[in-house]
Amino acid sequence: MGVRCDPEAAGEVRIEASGRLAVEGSRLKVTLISPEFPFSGRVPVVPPILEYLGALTLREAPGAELQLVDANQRAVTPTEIEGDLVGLSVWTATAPWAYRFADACRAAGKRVVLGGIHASALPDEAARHADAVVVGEAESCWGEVLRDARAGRLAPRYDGVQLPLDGLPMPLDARLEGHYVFRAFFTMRGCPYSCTFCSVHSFFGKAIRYRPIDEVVAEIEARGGRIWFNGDDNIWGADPDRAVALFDALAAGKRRSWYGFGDLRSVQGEHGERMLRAARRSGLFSVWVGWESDSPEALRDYRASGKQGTDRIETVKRMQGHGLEVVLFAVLGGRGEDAGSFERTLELADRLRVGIHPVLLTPLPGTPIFEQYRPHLIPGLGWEAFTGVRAVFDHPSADLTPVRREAAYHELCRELYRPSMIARRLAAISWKGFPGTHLMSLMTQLPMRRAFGKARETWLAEHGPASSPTAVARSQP
Ligand code: B12
Ligand code: SF4
Repeated sequence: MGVRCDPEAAGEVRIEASGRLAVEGSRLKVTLISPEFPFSGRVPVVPPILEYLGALTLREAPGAELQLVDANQRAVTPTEIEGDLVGLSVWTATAPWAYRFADACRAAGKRVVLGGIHASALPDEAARHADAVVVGEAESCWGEVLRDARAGRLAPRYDGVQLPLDGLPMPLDARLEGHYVFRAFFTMRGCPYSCTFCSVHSFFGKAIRYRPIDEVVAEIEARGGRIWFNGDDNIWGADPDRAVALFDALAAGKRRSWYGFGDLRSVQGEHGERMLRAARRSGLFSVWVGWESDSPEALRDYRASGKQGTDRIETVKRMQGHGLEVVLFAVLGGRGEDAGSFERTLELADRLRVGIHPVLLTPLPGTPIFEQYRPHLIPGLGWEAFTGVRAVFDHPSADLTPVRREAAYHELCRELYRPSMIARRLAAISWKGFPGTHLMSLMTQLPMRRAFGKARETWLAEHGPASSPTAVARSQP
């Protein structure tokens, strides 16, 4: 669940008139928490924010004592928190858990800082549960937060600015205890596309900032872990020469297995083959593609056509021909979509022999679609419903009431991740990827089957067996 770094005892603690603790001439004790996510259970990826913000903390406050907590690995209580300063990274769906935890920590006399994509989109909301909110990226202001915390004079808000990504601290090799399979690395921030349901372009900007390749490679070489998840929004970036140089540099090191997100358009261009070959040589085994929808109207509505390029199916097949596994993200249940889209998604997975990660369209705060869908949001739902597995807005079609959309979603996930479907996908992976891609594919498909299964069980517990997804999805309105 957690580790303590640099476990020596703290120095003297002075209690201020306000009742808040100030640490003087001592080590600052900092606890960083990755909050519990509502549906997925144990996530097999080491939380990148803990290893990274932990490293930034030790760089900015070298004597600090650090506790890292992943609340997705086991239940955690506020009494276990050792830090005087508690930092939580808030996503929309984790906001209620994070706020409750923050309130409890503050009631116990600790100071709480909230940051991350949701706290940045709604800083006034976050401020009700925190001593300070960090809006935006942490690099430009986390040092100041730590110094102010140490001096007992935290400001209510710190605004991070977007800096070049040279010289980022190397994430801690913290070896958190937990059921982890993948560790994460990042080589860039920002995305030139503007999909209306996505938080990334407004948070990190539309211009891509790249990390120096030698720093990325040195980091991967230095850290433990053999299977990696690349958290870049598009592994190809916007510069084919840079992409190939990165892949070649990775291939020249201890070749690791890795997977990541990538658009289709980038590999359709004249540099496509070159990038695909170099990526495979570097250990890439799987690409997760934002397919989003089979409907051109929906793609246009979501401003997600640009990244698709021209012949999507041909491109997927070409990638598979290189021995890569392809997994498609599909966004379902939007107000412009019909009930047949669930069935068509299953048919697509079968026809292309691809894995599909379906999500129910979720308007997240800070995105254009949030404003567009605001009048249709179901009143009374908390942020914990904004997971991608819940219907959070009304739909004009009587076939797609919230319960029908959720039922159809769970039914689709169950069908997509049946053992027979997993086996057929594995059998269809090109021999060029044998055996690595097959093995790695299994290692990503099984946790997804578990996570979708857990979401379905939770749904059934709430709605009762009489309305099992199969029954509801197949019944007529
Ligand atoms: C890694 C990742 C994952 C991993 C999570 C691994 C883990 N154990 O944490 C996996 C693949 C499992 C995942 C899954 C999901 N993810 Co995700 N994921 C990401 C991704 C690619 C990178 C996030 C990251 O770790 N970055 C690296 C860290 C070091 O940086 P950072 O988080 O950006 O933080 C910086 C600042 O925000 C700030 N900061 C952040 N937290 C804090 C805290 C404090 C105290 C301070 C001071 C500063 C601070 O400082 C950092 C440095 O500048 C982002 C996309 C993106 N580009 O951000 C999506 C993203 C975070 N995911 C998102 C979503 C929706 C999901 C899913 C719900 C999708 C789904 N329906 O299945 C799932 C569910 C997760 C679950 N727990 O079950 C959304 C969240 C949007 C939102 N408003 O909440 C994002 C932004 C993607 C998007 N396109 O919108 N995800
Ligand atoms: S969904 Fe992907 S391609 Fe679209 S804006 Fe977000 S990060 Fe960029």
